[in-house]
This record gives sequence, C-alpha cells and structure tokens, in this order.
Amino acid sequence: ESIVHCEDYAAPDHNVESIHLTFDLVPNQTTVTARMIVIPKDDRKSDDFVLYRDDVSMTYLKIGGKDSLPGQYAFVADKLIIHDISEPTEIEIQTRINPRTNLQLSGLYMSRNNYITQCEAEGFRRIMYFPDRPDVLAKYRVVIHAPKDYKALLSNGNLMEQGELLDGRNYAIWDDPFPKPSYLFALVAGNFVAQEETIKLANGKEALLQIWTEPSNQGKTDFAMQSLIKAIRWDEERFGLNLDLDRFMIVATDDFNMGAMENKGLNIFNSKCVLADSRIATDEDFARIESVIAHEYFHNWTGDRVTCRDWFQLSLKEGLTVFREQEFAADMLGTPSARAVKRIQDVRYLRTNQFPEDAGPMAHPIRPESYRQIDNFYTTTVYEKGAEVVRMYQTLFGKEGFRRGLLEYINRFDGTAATCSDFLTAMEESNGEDLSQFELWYSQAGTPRVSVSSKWDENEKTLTLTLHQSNRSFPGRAAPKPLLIPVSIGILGDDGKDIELQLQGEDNPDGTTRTLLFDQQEQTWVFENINSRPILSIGRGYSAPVIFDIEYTKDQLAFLARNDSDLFNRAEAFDRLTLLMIDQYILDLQKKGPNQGRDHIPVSEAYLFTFEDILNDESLSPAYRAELLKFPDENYIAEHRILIEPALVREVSDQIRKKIGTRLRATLEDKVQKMATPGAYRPNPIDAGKRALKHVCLGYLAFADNPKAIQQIRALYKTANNLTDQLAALKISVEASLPIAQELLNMAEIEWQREPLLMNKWLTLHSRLRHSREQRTVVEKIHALTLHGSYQPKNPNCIYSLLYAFFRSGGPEFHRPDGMGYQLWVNSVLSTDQFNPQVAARLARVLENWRRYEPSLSRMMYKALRFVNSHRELSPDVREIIENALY
Ligand code: DPP
Ligand code: ZN
Repeated sequence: ESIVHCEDYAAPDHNVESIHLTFDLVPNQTTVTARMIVIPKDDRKSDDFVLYRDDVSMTYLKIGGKDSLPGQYAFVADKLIIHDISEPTEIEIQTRINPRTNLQLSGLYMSRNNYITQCEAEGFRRIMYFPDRPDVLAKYRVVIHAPKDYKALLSNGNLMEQGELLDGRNYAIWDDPFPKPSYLFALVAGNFVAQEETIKLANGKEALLQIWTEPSNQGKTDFAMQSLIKAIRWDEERFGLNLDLDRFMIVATDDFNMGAMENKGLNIFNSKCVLADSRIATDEDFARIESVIAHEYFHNWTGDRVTCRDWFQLSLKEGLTVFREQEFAADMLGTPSARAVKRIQDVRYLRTNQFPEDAGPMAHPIRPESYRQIDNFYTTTVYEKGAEVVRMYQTLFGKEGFRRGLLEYINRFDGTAATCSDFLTAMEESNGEDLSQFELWYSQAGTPRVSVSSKWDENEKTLTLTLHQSNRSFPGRAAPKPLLIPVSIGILGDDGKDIELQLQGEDNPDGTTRTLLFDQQEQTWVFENINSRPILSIGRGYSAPVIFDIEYTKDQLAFLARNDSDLFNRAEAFDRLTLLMIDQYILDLQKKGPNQGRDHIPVSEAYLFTFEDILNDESLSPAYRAELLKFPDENYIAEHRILIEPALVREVSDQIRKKIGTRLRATLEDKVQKMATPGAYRPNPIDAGKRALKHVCLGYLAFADNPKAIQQIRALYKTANNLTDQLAALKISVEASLPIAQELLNMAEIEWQREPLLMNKWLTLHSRLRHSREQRTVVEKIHALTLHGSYQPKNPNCIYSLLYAFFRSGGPEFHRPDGMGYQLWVNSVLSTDQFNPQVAARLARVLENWRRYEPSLSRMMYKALRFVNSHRELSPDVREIIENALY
C-alpha cells in the first residue's frame, strides 16, 4: 500500500451533481443501487472518471442508461475507472455488500439486528463505488427497503415519504437538500424509538429534534436532548448560526469505533457519549455528553456546510470544532472558577496525551504532510493542538475579531471544501492583519519550548523579560522557524496584587494582563514602574500550546498558588510545585537502597502547608480546589520525567498520598463532612464540585488506611443515590487496595450486570488493580476478564474499557519486569487486527514511546513491537503505527 502526500493534491476531473441510492437491506447480502449524474469539469486533465472501492462487489454498471461494455471501464487496484466521460453522463452501479460480517464498523454494518453506517473517513467506498473524497459534493436522495419490523428507517435530510411495499416490507425516502461529501452520508435502520421535541429557531423556523435509541435505552436521552437545545441556542447567540434543517436526528448505538459522527442531519453516537441518567452516568459523563453533543452539532456549520478539501485539512473542521465545543462548555459553566477548572482539565489532557505524541514517532503537524492510513490521523494533535491553534486566533483578535473571521470564512466557503489556509486568510483579512508567520503552526510539528528569563532592576524600577523559543527539528526536513506565539502575562507585586503593565516607550499603563506577540527566536520586553520585587505570571490562561521553561523557587510557586489573579496560572503554579516536590521525593528515594526504610522520607512541610491552605480556602470553589489538589495521574508525572520508570512513579505516588492523608487528616476529614450533597442528585457544576472535593479527600485518607474513611467509602457505595459517588468509592478502594475493594467490585458486578455501559466501567476498574502477593497477576486477571459474560470480544467499547484502559494506565502491573503485560498487548493487537484494524491501531499506539522507558522495559517493548511487525498479515493501519514506532 502507498503513502499519500499533501503536496500531491489534485482536484477531481469530474463532479457528481446528484446521487440516488436504493438500499435493499438483507444481513448477509444487501444490494445497493446508485444512479449518479457525473459532470466533467472544463479544466479537467483526463476524461477518466475515478471511483474508489473497498470490499464491495459490483453486479452491474450502466453508462448513459446502457449496459457497459468491457472496454469502457477498468479496475485498477482499489479504483474503478470509467473512460471517456467528457459530457454529463448518468452512471448506474449496483453493489453487493455483507453488513453482517463487517466487523471493522466502517461502511454499512450491523449492531445486533440494526443497520448502522460509518463513512468518515473512507467508509462510503465500502458501500458503493464512488469518488469517495471530501472535495466531491453531491446531492443525495436515499430509498431504504427493509423488513417490516424495522420501525426506524433513517437517512440524511428530509423525510419525503414512507410506507409499506407490496411485498409487505417497509420503505422510506429521504432527500438531503445540501450537497455533501460522501463521508457525511448516513443510514440507520432498525428497531429504534425516539424522544422528540419541536423547537423554534432564532430565525423563526421550526425544527424537529429526535434522539433515537433501542427500546431498552428509552428514558436515558433527556440530558442529551437538553444539551442539544443548549448547543443550538449557543451557536445562534455566539455566532448567529442557525440550524439549517427541518429535522435533526441523533442515533445511539453500542457498536461504534469513535465517540460520535456528525453526518448531516443524522448524527450517530456511541451510546456512551449520549445516554445518561443518575444511575448510569457520572458527573464527568454528563459533562462529556454535553460537550460531544455540542461538538457534533457544531460540525453542522464547521465541517458539513464548509467541509475539508482533503484529509490533510482535517484540523480545519476538528480543531475548529473542538475549540467551539470548549467555548460552549465554558459558557455553560458560567463562573470564572468553573471555567478555569475546565481549562485546567483541557490543558492537562493536552499535556498527557498530545505532548507525548508530538515528542514521539507519530509526531505530525496539525496539518499532516503524509499518511498511509488516514484513520491513524484522528489524533490529539489534529484535534486538541488544532483547537489550541484556533484559540490563538481568538487570543490575537479578541472574541469579536474571531467571530468576524469565522463568519467571513463561512460566507466565503459555504457549500464548498476548504483548506486550513483558507481559514487563516479569512481570519487575517477580516481583521486587517498579516498572519503569514502564523501559518507555520500548521506545518511545524513538535511542542515549542519557550524559555523565560527576567531581571528586575531595583534602581530603574524596570523588569526586563527575555523569551527564547526552540522548536523540535526533524531529520531530513528544513530547520524549524520561529513561530508567532501569543504570550499572555501578568506581573505580581510583593503584596500579591497585579501590577498595571506599562512597556518602555508607552505613556500609560494598560491593564494587568497583556498578550505579547513573540515572533522571533529571542525577544526582550522592558516593563516600567515596577516598584517592588515582581513575580512573573507567564502564559496566563495557557495562551499558546508550548512548554514554558521558567525557574521558580518553591517560595515563588507557593506565592503564585495563593495569589495569582489568573485562576489558570494559579493552578499551574501549584502543579509545578507538586511536580517539584515529587522530583525531590524521587531523588531522596533513589539515594536509599532497596531495603533501607524507603518510606521514611518526609513530604516537605512547606508543600503540606500550601496544600492545606488551598484546601481551606473558602473563596475558591470546591471544584477548583479538587482540581488543584487531586494527586497527578501517573501518566502525567511520567510525561514530565526524562526517563519513565513506572514502578518508581507508583511507589512515590502511593507514599506521598499516604503521607498527605496522614499529616492533613483532620482537615481532610473536615472537608469530607462539609462537602456532603444531601437531597436529590443533580449533575450541576456546584454539586459535582463538592463531590469531586469529597472524593479527593477520601482518596488521601484511604491511602493512609484511615479506618473511618474506609467505613465512609463503603457507606458511600452502599447509600449513594448516584453513580458518581458509587464509582468514586470503587476507584478509591481499588487504587488504595482497601480490604473492601473486592466486596465492592462483587456488589457492583451483580448490580450492574444488565447495563453494558456500567459493565464497561466495571471492566475499567480492574485496570487500576494493584499487585498483591496472594492473587493472580493483574495481567492474568485482565486476560481472564476477556472471557467474562459482559465482555463482547468484537465490541470496541469493551476493548477500550478493558484492554486499552489497562495498557494505558501506565502502571507497573502492565509494565512488568517479566514482560507478561507486553505479551497480552501483542496478543490483543494481533487478534483485534483480524477484525477491526482501526481499534487494533489504537491499541498498537500504546507502546510507541518505548524509547522513553527504563532500559529493561524498553528492550522488551522493542521486542514486542518487532514481534508484531514480523506478522505478514498486518493491516495497513497497524503496520503504519508499528513501523513508525520502530524506525
Ligand atoms: N466523529 C469524529 C468527530 O466528530 C470525526 N468527525 O470528531
Ligand atoms: Zn469532530
């Protein structure tokens, strides 16, 4: 198979004006007939009309209404080429496909007895021969024939007709008025029921909203419906963008590779991203569901109305839509403190997941330059770093300027397929700025480092700030150039208050947070009227996706953690302080021998003091305190270390948590008491914040083996009126290896057995199990669970919940010195690759950063990768990941 390069892009020689599809749905042998009107372009290079195919067979081909003759077409590799299309021509093709055996879940497949499609990125060619590329936009009309008991027959656009056929089967006819690329085509047929609501849009029109589920999931869609309405309102208010269809549908399915898909007018969702009530969803799930519903809805403009010219432009719709989703979520949260929590979480996610990608073998710019398998490029770089790049436009131009630019972009490119450069041009022209340097964010990979140094001149009362940027260079590519980096800063005086900022040469101060445009390798700014010893607050709100290297003393960090007016940077300061404390602890531990009182190292008193102060600070919301004080994830700690040593990180994490739980016992217990949320469960940010802080405190107490806390955790599970409390009790018991852990797991297994979403959470809990001498190894336990009645071996959610969660947990139970964990990884990648290469490729990525691990582990990881690579039958998806990792 071959590598696709961005620079090889060539526009298609033919357009497809319209396509009429007829589906005769039969599980093992579905017939699809397409009639398309093909229009050659005036500036075409060839009369050959090129269609793609993947795993379909053709029963006939008609050209211009006549049966085709052998010389009129040819099959070349994965293409069907129809010659001599030099004038508008009707082409009719019939295919046969087998939805029942389609376990890749790409194209048309079956979920139990229901039919579902997934066409992004290249699934449509698994249904029909077609110019399956995003820059071919056609109008679709779809006829569905299905057995009688299939109540819901859905496709994109408007329902024109439905009824019974002469043979007793049902049919429906759908018409989508908006031209769209084939990746946005969707069809759903099956036994589904809908919750529906009619709303009035800002432009006065009415729209019917429907959320379809299997009957067993009826009653779990209220929250999703409310989220959808909120998203519609937000896009109306913030950007003046209206829903453009009479009908907007969401369908939930248990069998889905991704989170959700934005098919025009017919979004298809993984049920875990849409179904919710207090029994099956946690506070986090509620928040995520609101975000994903909004994300897919926002794609209606940024993705569907304006789509991507080619898949290298994926971030054009994804980075932009993640940014829109983040802004929406922040606006729904309202208070500055809640917004800060969301921002802190998003940045942590970026650091834990995107930074390692950008530092590893899969590093790519947000607009990649080449790929072998596009499905491998739905990455945190394209999505989350892409969103940070979009955020920088708003940081540069302000909210109004950003809105102007976005609307200009939509006006210019509505109904077409655009590029990242088109977006940039619309932004710069509508704001009267030159962004040519900014374009480098689209072409340079790697996380930029910005080193910060500053000098206060007590006599001159000036602060000189110098920034230096360095960007990762890649062998065989041009040396990286300096980027335009917006750096938002503030300066605190010794009273902890922000100083009014006045740059040398300015007549007056102008605000307490300023965004510096840092566009050279090295640059210096001088601030005046700095009367007391200043402390710099750098990168406020995380103004750019970079690493700020700055040397703070512990005292300075503690000061910032108490005083910074920027709530994001306040958290950053405490985060830096925690990581410094952990590093120090590791150093101390490494000085000890294996049997030398390894747990007699104290946690610094100064750290505990700051910790307790924050815990007691009633001016901060519980959610914010919880976010600051929760102990960092092992992967987050690992990412910040040069060499990754999972067993060491575990030892240190457990010891520190235990010490915090012991030393701050009284305060922690007091907070557990105060953070009670009596009454009915409400998933709102205030109650959720209280629960979060209560769970953080119980966690530390549990690590200290506090008997009262253990009783409380047990009671929390048993008496909770919501899943958030129950799941927290389980997680803490498992992580802290409490004696009640197995009892709670057993209770949950019985209580949850009829609900797949809950059983998936139950499976995931096992990835947090700790070694213990008596039991089987955790690897064996995880392996045994693949035979559990609730584990469906072909279902992506099960694979993610059990295997992926375990591999990604990053703990020493997976990274075992005897390599058993890697053995399970090898077997899982190879067996999954037999039926679902996309999911297998995600599993495969877990070991790609093997070079960063301690040598005894990295040697075994390398061997495991080599072993997988020695298999001749690997899918191109997995092959690409493994070869990138190895070479
Ligand atoms: N389903 C994916 C998303 O919405 C791909 N478009 O981001
Ligand atoms: Zn998306």
